Amino acid sequence: MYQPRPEHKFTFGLWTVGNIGRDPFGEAVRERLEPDYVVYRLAELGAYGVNLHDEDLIPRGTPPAEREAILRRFKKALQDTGLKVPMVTANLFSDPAFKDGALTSPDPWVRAYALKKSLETLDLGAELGAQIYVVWPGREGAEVDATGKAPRVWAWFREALDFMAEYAEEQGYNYRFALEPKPNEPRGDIYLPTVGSMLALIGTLKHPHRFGLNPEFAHETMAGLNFVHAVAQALEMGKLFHIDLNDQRMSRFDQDLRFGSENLKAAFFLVDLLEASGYDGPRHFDAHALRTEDEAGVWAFARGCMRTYLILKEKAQAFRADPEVKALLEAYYQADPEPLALLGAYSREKAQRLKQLELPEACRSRGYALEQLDQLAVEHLLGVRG
Ligand code: GCO
Ligand code: MN
Ligand code: MN
Repeated sequence: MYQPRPEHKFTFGLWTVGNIGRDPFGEAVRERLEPDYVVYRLAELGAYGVNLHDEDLIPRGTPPAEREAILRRFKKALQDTGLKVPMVTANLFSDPAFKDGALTSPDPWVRAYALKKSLETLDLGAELGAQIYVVWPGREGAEVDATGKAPRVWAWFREALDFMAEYAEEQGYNYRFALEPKPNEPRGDIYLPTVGSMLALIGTLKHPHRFGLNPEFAHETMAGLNFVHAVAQALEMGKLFHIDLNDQRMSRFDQDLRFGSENLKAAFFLVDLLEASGYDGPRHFDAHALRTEDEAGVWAFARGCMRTYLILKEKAQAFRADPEVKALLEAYYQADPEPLALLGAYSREKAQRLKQLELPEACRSRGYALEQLDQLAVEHLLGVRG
């Protein structure tokens, strides 16, 4: 029961299960895990794939011969296990050069270096079979607005994205670019803070069809926003290219908690939405084990993320199939043909008829039965129904 299998498309990053537990106040508490070792362990647990930053696999400054040896070992592990690398991304945040931004640094040397690093990561990903390229503008932000940088960064960021897309096209790579918003951390404020701001930016790119979103549960939650609504909007616009699942208490530092460990109800409605949507991309867990844990805790964390997802999937299916829920929803969505005939695309005739419309008094006194509906959801979650 609830055994993850590759067809569930669960993925983890090398940086997630490989997180060594460093925080701003304390040193590492766990040993670095070798990338090929992570592949074997994730495959045993039933994951579909492993994602990476360029530097998770090949640390900065690795000599070419060593680079080849790392790649050989990693590819062998992938081959032995059948694990995929669906997504890659460039680390544009660790290098001290990126302290005031990477693709939006005021220093054109730094911008050029960030772009070079991105192109090399596109090459690396193509070599590993990745088809999703994530851009997370973690350092593209500010603490100081006196620079007047805010209106300039859009053009720099847009040009860099256009450049990457055209490079990928020219190389014959088959990438979809997934942009990942976050409100803050590591910068005081990040320029592209929410799903809405990223969606708006995509419309201004040269090749918008190549770009979509990689929304993250914790990131919208940190901003006090509703993640389920954000994902629903991205889905409706055909822009959900990837998703970062984890958990987070609102108004706290970036916690990256095990999926479903805090906001169980939001996780439930997220799984309900994703599973009904036809989204067939990876379910990526961008989270890590608590700093209190040793390696056994890391694998317990990874198993827990997947297991909770599968349990919630079953609960969501039972909720949707519950006859009481179905009856409440049928009453909720009124299908009276008279007003429906007045809605939809504009026509002069409809406009004239709309002006004659008298709202039935029942629309003011009607109850929507949401208390009953929500209680049913809670009871399904608590395991006393279905
Ligand atoms: C964070 C981000 C990152 C990105 C990762 C991939 O809050 O640190 O979520 O984990 O997802 O860098 O781009
Ligand atoms: Mn995050
Ligand atoms: Mn993320």
